[in-house]
Amino acid sequence: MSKFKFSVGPWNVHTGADSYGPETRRPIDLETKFAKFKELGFDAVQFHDDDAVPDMNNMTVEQIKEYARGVRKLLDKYDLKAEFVAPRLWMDPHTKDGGFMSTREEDREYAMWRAYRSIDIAKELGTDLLVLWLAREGTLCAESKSPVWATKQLVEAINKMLAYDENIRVCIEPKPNEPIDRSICGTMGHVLAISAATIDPKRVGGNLESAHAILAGLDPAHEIGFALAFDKLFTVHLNDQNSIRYDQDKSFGVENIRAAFNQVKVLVENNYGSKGEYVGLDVKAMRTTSDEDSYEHLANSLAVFKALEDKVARYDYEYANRLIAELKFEQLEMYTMNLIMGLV
Ligand code: XUL
Ligand code: MN
Repeated sequence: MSKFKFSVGPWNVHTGADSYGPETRRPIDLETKFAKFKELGFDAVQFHDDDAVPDMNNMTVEQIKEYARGVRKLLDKYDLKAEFVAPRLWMDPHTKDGGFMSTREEDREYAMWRAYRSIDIAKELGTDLLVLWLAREGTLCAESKSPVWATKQLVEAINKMLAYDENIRVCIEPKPNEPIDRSICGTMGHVLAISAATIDPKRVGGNLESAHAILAGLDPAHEIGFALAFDKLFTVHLNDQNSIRYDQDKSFGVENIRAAFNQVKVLVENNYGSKGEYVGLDVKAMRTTSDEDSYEHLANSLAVFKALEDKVARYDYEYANRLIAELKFEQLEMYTMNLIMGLV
C-alpha cells in the first residue's frame, strides 16, 4: 500500500503522433480516460487549460467557467481531484516566438489572458495550483532577445498572476531546451531564483520532471532534493529518459532503475506528500503500442514506483549509516545495488 497519492494528465494517453509520423491509435474521450485513471489507482488529474476547456479561445470568460464547472462534475463522478492547470502556450499562432517573453506586446497580452483563464479554470476545478511549462520561452536565434529582459518579463508575468488571485500558487516546470534551442528558466536552480524575485516567493515553486533534469545533464533526485531543501517542490513529473536527446517521457524507471530508486528515496525520506502534494507521472506510450494497451505505460510506471517504495521501506539505514561513517562507499553502493536487484 503506497503512502502517496498519484496524478496524471489526459495527454499521457495519446494517439502516438510525433513530429515525424501520424497517429497510430484512436483518440479517447476525457470521461473514458477519467474512468480508467480511477481504475488504475490515480487520485487526481493534471490539466492543460484546453484539456479542460477545449475551445476556450472562442469563448467568453463566463462560458469558460461554466464549461469548467461541467468538468468538475465529471471529476466528482469518478471521485478524482484536479491537481493543477497549465496554460498550453505553445500551440497557438500568437506564441510563435513565446508567450510571456515574446518580443511582441500583443503576444505577451495573449499569454497573460491564457494564464488568467487558467487560474479561473483552476478555481472552478477546485485547485490552487498553476503549472507553467515554459515551452517556447527562450530563443531559437540566440541574438533574438536579451536574456536579461526575458528573465524580467517572466518575473513580471508571474507577479501579475499572483496579484490576479491571492490564493493561486505558481509552479514552474523547468526544461533546458525543446522545442526552443535555449530556454530562459532551465533548471530547478533557475526556478528558485525566479521565485525569490517575485512579490510572494512562498507561492512560487517548482515541478521537477525527471526527463527534463536529465536533458539538463542533472540528476533528478538531486534536483528534487534541492527544491525540497527550500520547501519549493510543489509537484513532480516522474518519468525516464535515455540521456540527452529529444524529450522521451519514458515509463518511470525503465532506463535507469537506480536513479529512479533515488528519486523515490528522497521523496520518502523528506515526507513528500504530507502537505497534499501528488506524485505526478508524465509518461508517454510508445508509438507501436496498440489501442488495447493505451494505458499500459501508466500501470507500469505506477508498479515500478510502488516496487521501489517497498525497496526504500526495506532500506537498512543503520547499516548504511555505519558504512557512511566509515566512508565505505563501495560497500554502500553494492548494498544498494543488491537491494534493487532483489539479492538482499
Ligand atoms: C513537456 C511537458 C509538459 C508539461 C505540462 O515537456 O513535460 O507536458 O508537463 O505542460
Ligand atoms: Mn512534464
